Amino acid sequence: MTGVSKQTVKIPDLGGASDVEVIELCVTNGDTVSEGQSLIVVESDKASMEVPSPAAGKIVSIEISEGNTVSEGDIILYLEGDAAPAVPDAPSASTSEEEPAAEEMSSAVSDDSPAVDAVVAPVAEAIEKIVVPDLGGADQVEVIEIMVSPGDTVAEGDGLIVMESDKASMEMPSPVAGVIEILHIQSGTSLSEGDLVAEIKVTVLATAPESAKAATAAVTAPVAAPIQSAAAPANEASPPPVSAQRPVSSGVVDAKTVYAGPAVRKLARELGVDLGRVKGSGPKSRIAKQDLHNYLKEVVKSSAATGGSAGGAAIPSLPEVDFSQFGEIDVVPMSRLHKLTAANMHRSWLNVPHVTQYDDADITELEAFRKSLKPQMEKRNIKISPLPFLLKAVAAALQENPAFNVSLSNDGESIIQKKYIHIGMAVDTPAGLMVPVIKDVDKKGIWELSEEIMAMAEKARTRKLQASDMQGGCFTISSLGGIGGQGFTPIINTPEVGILGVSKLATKPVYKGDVLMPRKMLPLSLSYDHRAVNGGDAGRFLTYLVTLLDDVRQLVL
Ligand code: CAO
Repeated sequence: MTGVSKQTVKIPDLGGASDVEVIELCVTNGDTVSEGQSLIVVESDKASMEVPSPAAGKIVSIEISEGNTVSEGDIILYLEGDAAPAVPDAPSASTSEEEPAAEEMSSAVSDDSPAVDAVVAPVAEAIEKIVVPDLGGADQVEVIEIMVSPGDTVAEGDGLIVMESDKASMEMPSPVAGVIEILHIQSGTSLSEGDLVAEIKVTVLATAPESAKAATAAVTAPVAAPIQSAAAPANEASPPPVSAQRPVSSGVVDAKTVYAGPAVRKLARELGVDLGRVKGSGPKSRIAKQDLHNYLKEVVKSSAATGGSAGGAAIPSLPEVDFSQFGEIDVVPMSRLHKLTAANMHRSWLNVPHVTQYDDADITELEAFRKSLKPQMEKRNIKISPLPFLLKAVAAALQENPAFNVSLSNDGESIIQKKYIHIGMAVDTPAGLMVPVIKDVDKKGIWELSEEIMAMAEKARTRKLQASDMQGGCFTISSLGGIGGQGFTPIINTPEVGILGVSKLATKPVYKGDVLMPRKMLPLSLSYDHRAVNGGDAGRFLTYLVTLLDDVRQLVL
């Protein structure tokens, strides 16, 4: 008569550890589990351990929760499995394994008998023939390394051999725990799916008299009834089959194929870490929690070095160079401002797809007009450079092309359209680069803007700018015209999406219709964030700007 056996699964010997925390329940009530499948993960201050199921069966009641503290002997859960009735010649360990019926469960629980010990009592040994599993379509793959020798004890998941095809190196894990009896391969042997690799002596555990009988049969006739194992059991805690093993020589790999236990996978999920990027330090590159922590430490370190940019680009670090070997050097600490600027530039450069468009504006008339203002400039003691005209022209171009007066939301879901026009201007100061913002440029005249440019530049150079003076910009102008150069690619001052680079005005021969004449040409370079602005918008923006600067009278229309 076939019956249902009930087993109490308890915390096994934890290698001396006690009061460890349950950090993960891998199963829920009602789950059917196979022998060896992870039930829970416990963690001490030194290590995390998975507790495997000592037998196959259905979970009827889980007695612990995540966060509980447990020690050896504590009840984890009750397992219900199909079992045959006791047979007279069954080993006593298995007979004692018969569990009470459901109504007797409470007395079984109060009885402090070591249920797990009884379940895991070895009753027989068997030989498993280990064959090459599915190689993902590869054939005649060469054995390049044999990782074990006859007599070695291997755990489930331990590497047996490494094979190499023309595309990848693959490690073949042992699907069972046991002792290597015979190796059927040598280095250089070519293998295909199903070829015999090794024979492993395994200890068979009895969970009920029926299985005990089977195990005894295996011991008495191991070769006659061998178990053929092609891959590790399909439970989460097992290493993936060889066809899914990551190539030994690869860099970033599919997180699903990396070798990591459920606790590590869970932690990676919680932390948002792609396990494919983490280097495992355990046997067969198994990823441990510490590897995850080390990986995060590296990410944080490199993120700090790049000003918090964690845009996902895996950028290799630059090698350290000892320049003193080439000649005399001084090591000068960077100022805070310099470091901040470096971090901002790096962040923008890495995160924003920049495109730069170039054009020259004919500002011959503008320059003539500006010179005509000289007496008034002296009278008012206000200097008017080309910059306030550029500010006015950019403000008009932003109004005409609102696609430039936006920022992107960080989640990439929306565009923030701004209805105000505040424009930053890069100021070169002895301490470094600063970008004060001129507010409401569209509402101000040339004199007012000139005064503000002078005041802001002075404040920047004397380090008197307030944080509010540098906030709220919609767009930036970086004018190097007073310094020189024919053109440059300005880096966008995020979260803005556009920046105008202004280079040195030069008198050039230009055709006006059929007539060649000298014209004062101002080189402009417009960098834009191609996520927010497309080339058409940029072309229209710069063309409109050039048209306005060609004839600044349009600015008053
Ligand atoms: N071409 C030719 N001459 C120009 C010019 C141009 N595009 N722009 C300005 N000039 C002239 C000015 O007319 C002025 O000439 P005068 O002395 O004969 O009057 C002279 O160059 C110096 O101008 P300025 O720099 O004092 O004034 P500005 O309004 O042009 O600029 C400011 C003000 C604060 C933007 C500027 O001084 C500055 O710091 N520029 C550097 C910006 C920078 O570093 N950008 C790079 C950022 S990325 O690293």
